Amino acid sequence: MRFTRALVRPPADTFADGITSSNLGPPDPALARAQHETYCRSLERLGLSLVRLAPDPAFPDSPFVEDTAIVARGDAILARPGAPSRAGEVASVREALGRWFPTIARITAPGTLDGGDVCEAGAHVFIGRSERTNAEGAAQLATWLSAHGLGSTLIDIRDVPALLHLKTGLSWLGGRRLLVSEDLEKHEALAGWNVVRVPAGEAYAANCIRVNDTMLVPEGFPATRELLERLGETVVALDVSEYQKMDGGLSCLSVRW
Ligand code: CIR
Repeated sequence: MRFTRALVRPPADTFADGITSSNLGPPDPALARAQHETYCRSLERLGLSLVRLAPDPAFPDSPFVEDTAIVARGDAILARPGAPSRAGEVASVREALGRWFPTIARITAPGTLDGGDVCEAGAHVFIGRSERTNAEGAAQLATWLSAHGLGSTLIDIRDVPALLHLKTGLSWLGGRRLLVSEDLEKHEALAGWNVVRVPAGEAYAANCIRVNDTMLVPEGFPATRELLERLGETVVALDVSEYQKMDGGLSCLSVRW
């Protein structure tokens, strides 16, 4: 499917107050803004029109809009972020997406679900059971997906501390091909898929996104870039260093449809 739009939200001055476990030091707010703008321009260059939310200083993690909503088959469902400090991000996302998706659904309590745990791979969706996404949230999403003709598989990542979200270590490359970090390479849920492992030392690059005919990958991971190019992909690398410091990456910065 070809994307025509994406929802984005630039970082506010409070960005460094967000949740992180990375030990990479605080992000530079000006550089984070510049990297976000470059990310937005790249999406536009690939043919997407952007729906831009205003920066929200009350929610430092709000640039990671992917965690707040899932779009599939021309419909949308609001997530219910598992981190209490992020719950309030959803209201403004609902308002923005309502224009495009008037029948928007929502994950309800006691379910929690972060969009970062949802990896769409064509007609199949992998749902991560994580510290953010509980069994009830995952089950609600699976039901919604099924009503939209999409099958899903649950992958429990709670015993993989390196993965905040499923998509931290899993990206769809198109067709039956998945890019994975070492932690997921042998996972039984991925049997029958063409699993490509990110090169050693480049685990962060397992989070990348296909935008129409192009793979966006994080800058600074040359072996992954080379691997994808050898697989025939057109690759554009973007510097998201300030987002890596806050445990986020390329997929987290937009909701695409
Ligand atoms: C958080 O901990 O919620 C943010 N600092 C990072 C969220 C990254 N989102 C994602 O991987 N989908």
